[in-house]
Amino acid sequence: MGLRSRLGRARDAWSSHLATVRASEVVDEHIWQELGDALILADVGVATADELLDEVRQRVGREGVDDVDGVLEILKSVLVDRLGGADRSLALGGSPSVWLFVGVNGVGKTTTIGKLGGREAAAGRHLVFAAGDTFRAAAADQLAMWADRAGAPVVRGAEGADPSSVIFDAVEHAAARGADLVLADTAGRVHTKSNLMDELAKVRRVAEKGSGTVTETLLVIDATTGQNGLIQARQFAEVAAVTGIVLTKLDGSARGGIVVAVQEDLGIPVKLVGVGEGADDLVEFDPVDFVDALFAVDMTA
Ligand SMILES: Nc1nc2c(ncn2[C@@H]2O[C@H](COP(=O)(O)OP(=O)(O)OP(=O)(O)O)[C@@H](O)[C@H]2O)c(=O)[nH]1
Ligand SMILES: [Mg+2]
Repeated sequence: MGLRSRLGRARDAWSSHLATVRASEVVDEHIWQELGDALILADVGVATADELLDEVRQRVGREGVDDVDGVLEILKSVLVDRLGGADRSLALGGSPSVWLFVGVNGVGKTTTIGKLGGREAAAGRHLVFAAGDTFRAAAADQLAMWADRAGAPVVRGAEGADPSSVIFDAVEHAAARGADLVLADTAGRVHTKSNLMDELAKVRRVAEKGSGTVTETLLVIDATTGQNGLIQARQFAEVAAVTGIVLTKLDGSARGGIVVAVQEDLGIPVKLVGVGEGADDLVEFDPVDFVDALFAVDMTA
């Protein structure tokens, strides 16, 4: 399943600019302006758009490229270089390993855990779900439904219980049964920064009190919230040792450039991409595939 057909409207915002660029016969100042506008409209962010274009212009000059297709090819390769090179694997190695999911509310943490749990269980992984979002009882019910589907146990606490105690119990439960992996949900309500820092530090400390090791802390970001979502995400990245980004809802009204913005801004690799609400709607992020999808001409918006 290619990313291209799953990207939703990720290309909308910039494809009309791209069409104007493609229709031009010469590489003139107007083309550079259109490309700059296109990147900004695609949610790449103003500073990053400028940087990208500077890099493209330099290469265009150096390589003596004088046609529009050549310029676009260079832009693609600059984007792939920027996005590429990161290790996107999800680390194991604890007994059990704990993958912690953090992020503001509504971004898709619980859904992502559900999808990933299904995938890991299908791959033969022995896992336990930890309902560390004790803020609402419904949150644990939602996770329990996904756990059920994956055929894996869920450890939950009473509403209002300390999230770290639930995650601790889940780690113990996993260790006692020889499970490899604990997928730990957390509440996404907005805290003050120092609250957030204390709570995430505690969750992590307690998760590692017994035999567990936190091998991934995945920050989930809703791609449709664009540059605003990025500001909130930055707070999490500042207080938690985030090892990867999950960018959700790329099937919706998100603009594709947000992927570039997130990775540039936070300096953390996008590891997974959510492209729908269903169990199969989670894909590994592949820079080449993604950039190809953004530039594809055969897909109408
Ligand atoms: N279209 C689309 N919807 C998604 C995706 N991921 C999650 N959602 C939906 O987004 C909504 C919120 O998802 P949750 O998983 O509950 O988000 P959360 O981060 O756990 O939210 P809180 O528990 O309130 O902090 C749900 O309706 C999901 O079905 C995605 O990749 N694409
Ligand atoms: Mg949730």
